[in-house]
Amino acid sequence: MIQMTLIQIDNYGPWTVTPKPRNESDLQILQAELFADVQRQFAAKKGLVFFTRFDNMLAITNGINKEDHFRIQRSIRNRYPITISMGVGTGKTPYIAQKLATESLQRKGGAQSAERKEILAIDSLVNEENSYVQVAHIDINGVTESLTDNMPAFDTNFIVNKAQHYLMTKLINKGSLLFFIGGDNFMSPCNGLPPQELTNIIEKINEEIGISHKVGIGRSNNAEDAAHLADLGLEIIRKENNNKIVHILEDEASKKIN
Ligand SMILES: Nc1nc2c(ncn2[C@@H]2O[C@H](COP(=O)(O)OP(=O)(O)OP(=O)(O)O)[C@@H](O)[C@H]2O)c(=O)[nH]1
Ligand SMILES: [Mg+2]
Repeated sequence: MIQMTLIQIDNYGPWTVTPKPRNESDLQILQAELFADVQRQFAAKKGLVFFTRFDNMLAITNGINKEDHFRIQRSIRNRYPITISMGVGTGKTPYIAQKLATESLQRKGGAQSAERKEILAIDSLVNEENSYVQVAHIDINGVTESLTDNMPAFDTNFIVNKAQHYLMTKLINKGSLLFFIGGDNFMSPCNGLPPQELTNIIEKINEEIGISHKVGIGRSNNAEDAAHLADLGLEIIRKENNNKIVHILEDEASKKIN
């Protein structure tokens, strides 16, 4: 089971225009700093946050309990002009986990409700015995040579975005999520997705839009270790240099669960 947390800024829409629209650059700074801040706090407990829409972030939070979530909310309230609410859910797939997390928070009020403030809505938490995280680190082949060093920056960005859209479209059907994490990199929480199916998706995208990827898959009982193993998997593919699409690495903790 994977555990996911939705982190949502309370009443952010109205706040951004009260008493009059705030400087966009200031909002960008607030969002970037909040992401870094929340990431640092979840990472201290081996969680991993994806910036998603910045006002709504999604995190893998296996092993992070109610009190841990409360402490993060409190720390943000003490230091920022805004507060954050959170919803927590679990599932056999990340799609289900984030859906339950979202619904749990939605039941406590809307994102633009002035009454809803610093809610922690927990649908469920994973326990130690069934905590399992599978993530895929997906990387575009040869971005530097073919795009970064040859094309205008915006065109490269557009192609990376297109790859993201194709990946998301195919992965969501399998209950897997996909987040852009910078450069030519995507990370997919993908519990319940057999590696062969991911290989098929990567091959299909190459046929459809001519973009090829390589994928490291990591499995552990927490996000940090799973993501680290996924990174190492990618490095192995690079070293072997044999056009392999997927390399899987798992630790002892994950083997006990599956
Ligand atoms: N977030 C994140 N960004 C990375 C990571 N590795 C590389 N990047 C970024 O992605 C860019 C492209 O790097 P690579 O994917 O290594 O380069 P490439 O030209 O695509 O070469 P190959 O992937 O080896 O085919 C880098 O310049 C970095 O900006 C990573 O592990 N995480
Ligand atoms: Mg690459």
